[in-house]
Amino acid sequence: MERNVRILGAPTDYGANRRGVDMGPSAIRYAGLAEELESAGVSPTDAGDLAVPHHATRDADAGAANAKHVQEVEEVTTSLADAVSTALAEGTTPLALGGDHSIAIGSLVGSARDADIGVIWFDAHGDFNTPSTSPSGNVHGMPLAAALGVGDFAGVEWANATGLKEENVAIVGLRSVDGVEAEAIRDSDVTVYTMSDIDERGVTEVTNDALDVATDGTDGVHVSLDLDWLDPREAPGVGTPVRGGVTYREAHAAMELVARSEAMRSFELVEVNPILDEHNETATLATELAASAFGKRIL
Ligand code: NNH
Ligand code: MN
Ligand code: MN
Ligand code: MN
Repeated sequence: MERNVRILGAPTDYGANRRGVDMGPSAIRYAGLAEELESAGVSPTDAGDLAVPHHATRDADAGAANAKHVQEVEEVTTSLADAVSTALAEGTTPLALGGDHSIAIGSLVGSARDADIGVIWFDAHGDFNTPSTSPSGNVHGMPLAAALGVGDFAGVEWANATGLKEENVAIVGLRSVDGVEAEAIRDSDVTVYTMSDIDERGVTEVTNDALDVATDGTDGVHVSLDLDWLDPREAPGVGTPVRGGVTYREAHAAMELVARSEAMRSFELVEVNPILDEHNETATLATELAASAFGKRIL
């Protein structure tokens, strides 16, 4: 049966330091997302962009307890969660376009509302900070902790993904983590595959292991793809690039394994920043990786 994909734009940069990532959904669409998805044999429907609050001026420190703009993040992620769970209830696969990675709170809450899910978090970063551990106060460094109800996020209901357990979370490609964040990850039941693991064991074995973690006892997997997972030479248009990421081919290989598993329930592409990009190549790469994740074949 043909898979129907619902594209949900979440044009927000409230979770990040560098402006411009709110233009990610436009850049990804302009790069040809719909055509790429069609070439993968899925039917996309574009539901347009979610409303994001707009203020005439922006106070960099606005927000509570070292979580900048947390009210705006709550607003956007709450509507994304509803859109994601509605898409699933209507038999479509939600594909959220960021925006910064704070939107993942919405994707996770929505995807885990009526199901037990696993997550594969393809990212240079752990995104496991909380307001009290974050050195930046930027919520895009916190979504995984928020969705899991870790630390300061315990009892923060709008952010908690009910059907998600640490045991079913795999972070793949980690190479930049803050001090206390690292301790929190170690203390958790989340499984981490660093870039060194990929060096030693190869992306294929690591991704298959991550799929085992995320599918173990769950109804499906949310795939969260932060474009800074790739090496900045392949994906320059991101706000927090970190050297030593995966290559173009490794990224496709991982997405092809995701497709082969047939376990993907929901998907998101985040952190594409067109202002920092070169000729929209990071957005283009995002569309190609999406096609691989949905099963595009050569023959
Ligand atoms: N760890 C840093 C922070 O919490 C950077 C997070 N930036 C990301 N995460 N792009 O994926 O501020
Ligand atoms: Mn991230
Ligand atoms: Mn990142
Ligand atoms: Mn646990």
